[in-house]
Amino acid sequence: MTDQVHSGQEYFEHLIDQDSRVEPRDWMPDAYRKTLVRQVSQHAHSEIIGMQPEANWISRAPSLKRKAILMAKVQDEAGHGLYLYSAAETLGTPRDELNQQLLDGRAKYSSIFNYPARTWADIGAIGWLVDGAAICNQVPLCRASYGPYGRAMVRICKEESFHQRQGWEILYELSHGTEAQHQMAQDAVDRFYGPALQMFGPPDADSPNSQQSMAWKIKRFSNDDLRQRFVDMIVPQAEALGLTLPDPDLAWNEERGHYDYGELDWDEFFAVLKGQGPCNKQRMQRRREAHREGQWVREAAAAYAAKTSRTATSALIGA
Ligand code: BYC
Repeated sequence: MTDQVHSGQEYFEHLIDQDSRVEPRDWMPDAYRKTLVRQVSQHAHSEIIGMQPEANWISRAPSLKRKAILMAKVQDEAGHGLYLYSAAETLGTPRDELNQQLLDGRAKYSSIFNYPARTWADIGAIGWLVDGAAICNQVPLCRASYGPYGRAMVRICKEESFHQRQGWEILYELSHGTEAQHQMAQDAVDRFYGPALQMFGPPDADSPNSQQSMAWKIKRFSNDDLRQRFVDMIVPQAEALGLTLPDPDLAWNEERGHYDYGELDWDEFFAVLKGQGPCNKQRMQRRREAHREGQWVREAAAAYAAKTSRTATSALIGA
């Protein structure tokens, strides 16, 4: 920092210009804080709600090994939620408040989790496509200008790449299994392809937050740029899987050096955001039930913490 940097505002701008990190103690514009709380907490909610479609298959996984792997994955999602709530809390909004926003329906979570996981192959498609999209979107977030968010993303991305590989492996085995298994894998990919591409958010022209978030280096790429990167990544992967992506307009464009792809169903996307997806009601109902059922655990943990802190204080003062 130079002598010319006088105010919090200037220091903040200096950090952003230098591609440095903004930390919780630093001054930041209210709008920067607000957009981070919004994005980080919605990301946390997505991880927590995202446990539901996968947990649906734990008791029906086809082998003990698959069950153990799926349980570990669902546990990872809970962990991701916790790191992200902790990162959001450093911005000054307590986790209880963030959680209440979700329970009241005031906060969004990723559209993708409002689709059902109907078959075992859906667990493969979620791993390959949904976690694949998550990685594409989240690797640049490791460089987000807000320190606690970027650092949380590093660990999350490492775990997501394991998740994507387990999804790939499920689909690969099914795709190279019996005709019925191959069909089940294809059907899962047919249903998850469009919603996975929508995870990147609305087209750039309809994305009110992108420009400012990119100027603040929270987001490093636009929604459409990341979506394109994802399409380019999965086309050869689908070929290797022996599965087809359900888009007749998908074609290599020599001039652009990218795959062209067809228009996505944005009416469906916005309807899902308004609560009209196939599973919105079920997901929120289950989350509220789980919150109610967990009340005694939170009370017990708080009572235990109070007791241990009393014991520690007594030991300190020799009482
Ligand atoms: N679903 O201006 P835009 C996971 C909202 S977890 C729902 O482009 P922004 C996983 C957006 O919030 C995956 N809402 O916004 C977990 C905004 O509404 P508000 C979650 C969406 O923030 C478990 C409005 O639309 N990943 O992978 O610049 C198991 C306008 O959008 C969606 C993250 O959260 C959507 N798809 O960009 C397995 C990543 N898209 O808030 C896997 C972090 C947009 O103004 N988040 N909206 O009312 C981001 O990168 C960005 O927030 C987004 C949206 C790209 C998602």
